[in-house]
Amino acid sequence: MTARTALITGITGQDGSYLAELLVAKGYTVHGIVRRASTFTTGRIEHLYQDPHDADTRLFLHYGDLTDASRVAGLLERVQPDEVYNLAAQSHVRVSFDEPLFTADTTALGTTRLLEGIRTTGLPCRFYQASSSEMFGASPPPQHERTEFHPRSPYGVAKVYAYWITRNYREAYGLYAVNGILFNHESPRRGPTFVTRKVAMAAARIKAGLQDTLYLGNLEARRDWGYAAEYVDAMWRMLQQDEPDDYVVATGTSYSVQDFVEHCFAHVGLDWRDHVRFDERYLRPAEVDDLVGDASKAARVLGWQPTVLTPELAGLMTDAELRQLLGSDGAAVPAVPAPAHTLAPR
Ligand code: NAP
Ligand code: G4F
Repeated sequence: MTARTALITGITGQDGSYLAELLVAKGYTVHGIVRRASTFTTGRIEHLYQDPHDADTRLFLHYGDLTDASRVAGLLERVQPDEVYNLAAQSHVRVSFDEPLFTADTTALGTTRLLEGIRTTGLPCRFYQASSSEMFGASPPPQHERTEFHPRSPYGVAKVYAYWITRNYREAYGLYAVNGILFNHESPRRGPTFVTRKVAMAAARIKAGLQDTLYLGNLEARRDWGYAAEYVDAMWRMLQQDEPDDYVVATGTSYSVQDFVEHCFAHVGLDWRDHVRFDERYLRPAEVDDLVGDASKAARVLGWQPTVLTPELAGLMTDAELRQLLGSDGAAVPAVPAPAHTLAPR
């Protein structure tokens, strides 16, 4: 088979970085869309970077933004991808209450801009949409592919729109377009304002004597937290099937925010109750109380199964923070287990 070409939106994000690693390791040529910013935002993919002048370069970055339809269409035309992974989004639920219009523009309409670009250029490519368990919102667990959507945030509403426009282009125009409905997935590369990374960072900093208190909001919400490095493999598998379809990706386990806090603090020998305080600024106008995914379809059809569950995830994230803080003195802290596909850092 000739080498395939993938286009990833959101390549600078947590999932984009793991997916780029996976695809480069599989021999793909990978193109990523990067937003222009006043500082570099490519820290998560630095280790994959090669000088574009090198003959064997397989990772290419292009400036672009999902709010710019002409740029999106132009890049599709230029890159001629076999597979498009749409991971770009304003992905923070709390922020979506502050910025509902920007969230809708990027997270909802950005998906249409990509799909419309594929349709009008006539590219025979396959399309992956990063759908979210946040779409289930108030629907009780366990949630699966046929569970009713009841989003509880502007972000969740935008993702429901993106889910349906993806299905619509599949049904109306015959595009190979799929929705991966992923439950929360985390890693040491998680953005620092999501609760798992915030807690892991604080546990390590408190252990190192750099901080004393951690302010959090709702500790009772329950989530199905998996390991991001494993979830990108499910994305790829979805685009390798004969027929396009939608899949839930999850661990099937449930832990509260408090459980996650307890795991991280206990991992470094601390009692969380000595350090965690409540701050109402982290509450949301509407909350999603309980997400637990039923990923049996992904196991059956895609052959995908998670191996890292929440307690191990809490430990590996806290260890990663400790190692970062301790530098060379952190050699004794266990290394994050690499997923099978991970490349040696360049
Ligand atoms: P993330 O770390 O927040 O990354 C989001 C990416 O989107 C970043 O590369 C960001 O660029 C880019 N982006 C934001 N607005 C953009 C715009 N207008 N144009 C172009 N790029 C833009 O998110 P993630 O955790 O990797 O998640 C990846 C995708 O999966 C997202 O769509 C998210 O909503 C969805 N999802 C995530 C989870 C989860 O638990 N992680 C679960 C379900 C679904 P900058 O680096 O410049 O900000
Ligand atoms: O880590 P979170 O911000 O993630 P949330 O809201 O579940 O959203 C993440 O998962 C979705 C999949 O279901 C993705 F689609 C989305 O893009 C994102 O990746 O919050 C988790 C829980 C919430 O119930 C929140 O209220 O933690 C609670 N929480 C309590 N204190 C906090 C805090 N969340 C944050 N971010 N910060 C806190 O201080």
